[in-house]
Amino acid sequence: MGPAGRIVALTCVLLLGGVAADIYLHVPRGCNNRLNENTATRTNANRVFDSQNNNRGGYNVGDKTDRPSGKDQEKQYRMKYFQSGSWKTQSGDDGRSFLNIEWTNQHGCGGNEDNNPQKQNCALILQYMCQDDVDSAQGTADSLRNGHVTATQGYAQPNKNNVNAASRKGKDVKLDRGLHEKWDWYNRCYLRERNKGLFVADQKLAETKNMGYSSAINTRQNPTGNRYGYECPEERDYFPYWHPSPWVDIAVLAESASMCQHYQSKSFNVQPYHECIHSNGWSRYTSEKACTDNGGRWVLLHNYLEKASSKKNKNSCEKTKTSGLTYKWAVAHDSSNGYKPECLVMLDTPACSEAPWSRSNHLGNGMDGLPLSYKWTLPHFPSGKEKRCVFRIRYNISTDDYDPYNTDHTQNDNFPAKSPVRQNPYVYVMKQVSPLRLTINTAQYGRVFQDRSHVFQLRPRNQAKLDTKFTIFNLNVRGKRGNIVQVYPAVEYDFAPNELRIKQGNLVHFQWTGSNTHQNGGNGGDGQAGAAGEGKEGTDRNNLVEMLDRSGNFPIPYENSTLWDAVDVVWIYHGNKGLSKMDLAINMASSGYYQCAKKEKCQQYAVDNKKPKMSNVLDNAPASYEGVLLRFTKKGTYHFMCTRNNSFSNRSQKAAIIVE
Ligand SMILES: *[C@@H]1O[C@H](CO)[C@@H](O)[C@H](O)[C@H]1NC(C)=O
Ligand SMILES: *[C@@H]1O[C@H](CO)[C@@H](O)[C@H](O)[C@H]1NC(C)=O
Ligand SMILES: *[C@@H]1O[C@H](CO)[C@@H](O)[C@H](O)[C@H]1NC(C)=O
Ligand SMILES: CC(=O)N[C@H]1CO[C@H](CO)[C@@H](O)[C@@H]1O
Repeated sequence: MGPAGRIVALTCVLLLGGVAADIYLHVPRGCNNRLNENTATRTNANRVFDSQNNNRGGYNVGDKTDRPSGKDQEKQYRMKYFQSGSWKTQSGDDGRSFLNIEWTNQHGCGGNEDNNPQKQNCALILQYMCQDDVDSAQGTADSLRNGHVTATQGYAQPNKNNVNAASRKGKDVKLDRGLHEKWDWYNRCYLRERNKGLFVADQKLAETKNMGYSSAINTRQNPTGNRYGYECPEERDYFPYWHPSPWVDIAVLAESASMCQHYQSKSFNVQPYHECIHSNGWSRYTSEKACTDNGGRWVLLHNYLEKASSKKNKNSCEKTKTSGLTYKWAVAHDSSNGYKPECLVMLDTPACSEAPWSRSNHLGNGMDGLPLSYKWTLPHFPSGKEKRCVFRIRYNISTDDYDPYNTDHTQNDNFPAKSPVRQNPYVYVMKQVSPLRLTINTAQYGRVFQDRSHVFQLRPRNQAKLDTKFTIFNLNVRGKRGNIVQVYPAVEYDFAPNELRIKQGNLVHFQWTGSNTHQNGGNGGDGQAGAAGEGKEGTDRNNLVEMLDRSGNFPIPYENSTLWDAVDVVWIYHGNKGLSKMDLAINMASSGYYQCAKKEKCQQYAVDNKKPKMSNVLDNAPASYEGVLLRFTKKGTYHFMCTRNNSFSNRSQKAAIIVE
């Protein structure tokens, strides 16, 4: 079919082209660039990354206590998941810590041509970035942080020779603002020439200010080079990226399984890429010849899990075999030793499979009414250090109107002779009669959406003296305060996962976080403002009490419980493992407001305490619960609910753990 004929045949599909196709992350809570604002819409879509999502999406950063964290980043709550043990040297699920990632994507994805044909091509890319944790929440210039104000980090444009980089960085980077990618990453992106081989349709990419050329901050989807935190637009829009990047690939959920070889072999996890390093950090050039002709060094840079800095030479580095990992003497992509080799713990090839099926124009569940999800085996860091991390998911949709992998710069402009698509074209269904206008934005034809978590922690098992063999499942709470139209496109409260199947002897880490500023106030943007709910305005609260069966709505009295007899406390946030069953029941029912039942056991006890009585809708209980790690020792099905937010008439917050 010629280009014109193809366009006519696809008219109906194309009319959907202008609709946003957002992605929202629910577990871990996606921020969608929100921080702690009490409004229904986010304050600043440019805060840390380019989501392309609706302003209403996202969850606030968690608060540790029953008060808003306000200007104190120490009072924000960062989810703390236990790292995997050295699972690569063990079999089956032994040693793994699982986090079930949940999201919704709007435009549909997955499915094969025969059974569930999809209306566009689509891939999901799951990644994370970690660094060693530091003592204070705000950290130093390069520390991952949420910040306590919603403003975007600063960036003063360099001159062509990148002079005074260090002093510009010192002035640009603020500790009270959120930061994911480092300043240096964006600065390199700003200075590097864009990839001129890319298909940009009829978009005119701007010349980058002060550079005299168009750099990697200008892309088809972002032709004017708007800045979002320190994210590099070219890296954001393309995957696998052909330059080093600070992200580690977890998994690609691809348009078809046949694409996996392409994604996996080109992933920066396993494929090092070159970069032009100049004495003043200036790296305009993207080919070896141009680089060395202009006084640069063409250096092969590697991604890594972490650095093994105790290994001081190639030999001692590469003979290390800890935890079944590979150690390599190589140059790190973010080298701080002048691009000399050092000892790096290498990464695995990312997982890859066909994307789970979901329906177009519907931010909902996937097959069988289950949430779209991916079971992530959390990394094991052999250093035993605590890590500070963020998670990122991108959702990439493209159409069959042009072959995404064989359309390049030679087809830019001049529709339809060269470019297969054009901005809002007029097409004829009958020759020269009444043209119809299609809604096509070539900047969004082939488009990437994104969501990211707030900062979280990956805590080493040795911190809690946990056996490296244990299999750990995370059980959290998703959702935010409000009814279904008020929270949309976020979701209402529920346990996540809300049916967890484990084996006898497995561990479950119960943990949740909430905000005290989810007022969801006006202006409502594209939806309704407000946050209907029990208890104090704007507050998220959760707890866990046992029930007989998920079809009921009353907890069972403690005397009738079976759950507490079926578990051992392996770890609890306040360190006192010598808890009775009743202590544990009180601890979880009060979201940690009471640590235990009686005075002898702990400082914050429930009976005869001087502490003010807990509000019966948990208003004075903490919004976040660091939790408890329980080993399930008996087979059975255990049902539980949250007393504040389960309501038969309009809301269900119940779950079950099935021990097989
Ligand atoms: C999105 O898909 C296009 C192909 O249509 C590809 O060129 C690009 O690299 C992909 N980007 C991401 C972030 O996956
Ligand atoms: C849910 O039900 C409760 C109890 O019937 C009621 O007070 C509340 O207004 C309802 N909330 C919403 C959002 O419908
Ligand atoms: C609790 O157990 C007692 C004694 O076995 C029984 O009579 C009662 O009905 C049970 N209550 C519930 C709510 O299951
Ligand atoms: C967010 C949410 O679901 N809040 C609900 C908590 O439960 C009450 C009913 O008991 C609802 O009214 C709230 O909307």
